Amino acid sequence: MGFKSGFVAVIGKPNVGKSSLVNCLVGEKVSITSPKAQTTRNRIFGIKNALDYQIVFVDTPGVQHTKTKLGEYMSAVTEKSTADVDAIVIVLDALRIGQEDYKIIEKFANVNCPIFIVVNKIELTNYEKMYPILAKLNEYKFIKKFITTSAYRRINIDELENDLVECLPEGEPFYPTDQYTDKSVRFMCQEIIREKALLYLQEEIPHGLAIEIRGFDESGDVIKIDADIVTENARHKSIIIGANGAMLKQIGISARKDIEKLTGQKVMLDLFVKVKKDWKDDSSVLSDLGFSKKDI
Ligand SMILES: Nc1nc2c(ncn2[C@@H]2O[C@H](COP(=O)(O)OP(=O)(O)OP(=O)(O)O)[C@@H](O)[C@H]2O)c(=O)[nH]1
Ligand SMILES: [Mg+2]
Repeated sequence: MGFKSGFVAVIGKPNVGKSSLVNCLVGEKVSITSPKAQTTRNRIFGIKNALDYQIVFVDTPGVQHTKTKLGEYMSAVTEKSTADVDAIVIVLDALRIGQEDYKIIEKFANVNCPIFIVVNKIELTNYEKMYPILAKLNEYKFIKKFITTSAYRRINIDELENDLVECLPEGEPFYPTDQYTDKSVRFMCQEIIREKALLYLQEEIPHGLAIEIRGFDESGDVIKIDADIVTENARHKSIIIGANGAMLKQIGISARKDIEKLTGQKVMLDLFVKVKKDWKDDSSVLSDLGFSKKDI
């Protein structure tokens, strides 16, 4: 049999572990993850290359109902990501399966491609406890297969991959086979900085942040990066900077280390904090930050 290649969309509620699963399947850190909901904002391709197949996983923003323009952009990304794919994986969090998940699943009742339901974080519970819910899910006859996984413990990841390969058509790879994402190093740096902000800052603040790379100079031995942390208001700005700049420093050091790992080079990272009032509803700022509906 010839080479197989195709696209698999990974969708579901926020925080269920979509990006963690994509990273686990691809075997590289393609997409940032965090315990806070709405971490992923863009459509991100994670490319798994094997000798006889290439799977392009489409990581998506969690399905949500935020009423900002950024929220609309994210919903549009998720919506469009499921068109023209060879399979769809709907991810559920084993401990938090509910009405929202059923709604997402039911939207795909009449879709013309194989649909998989992945119950992730299974190591936090067990099959017996899950049985009543799994039995209920099993009533959806249009689902090709139910799989329980753990991205943390790598449970059933290879099995899931094998099932997905079955759904791919024969064809040439869509991307060079040494590439694991469609995103630029610049984009990945921006996301790494945001991941650290998500990690260190408390609840509401990270959702009001965006990162803008203002300078990216790779011409010397050291990569020089200037980036703005864009925030909604002055109160958040002072929290992000922290006492004597301690918070900003912590985010910066931690991001620099990961960027050095990513690029294999020394990095000089200068972070600034900028207030752009209500940026999440400002079309021109959103467009500068790469959240433009026409680009989806
Ligand atoms: N215990 C456990 N936690 C997991 C597992 N997979 C992911 N997580 C955690 O769940 C949280 C959310 O993971 P993400 O991969 O960011 O989830 P997501 O669905 O991409 O979230 P959004 O991008 O916000 O929609 C993170 O804290 C992960 O570390 C798992 O298998 N087991
Ligand atoms: Mg994500």
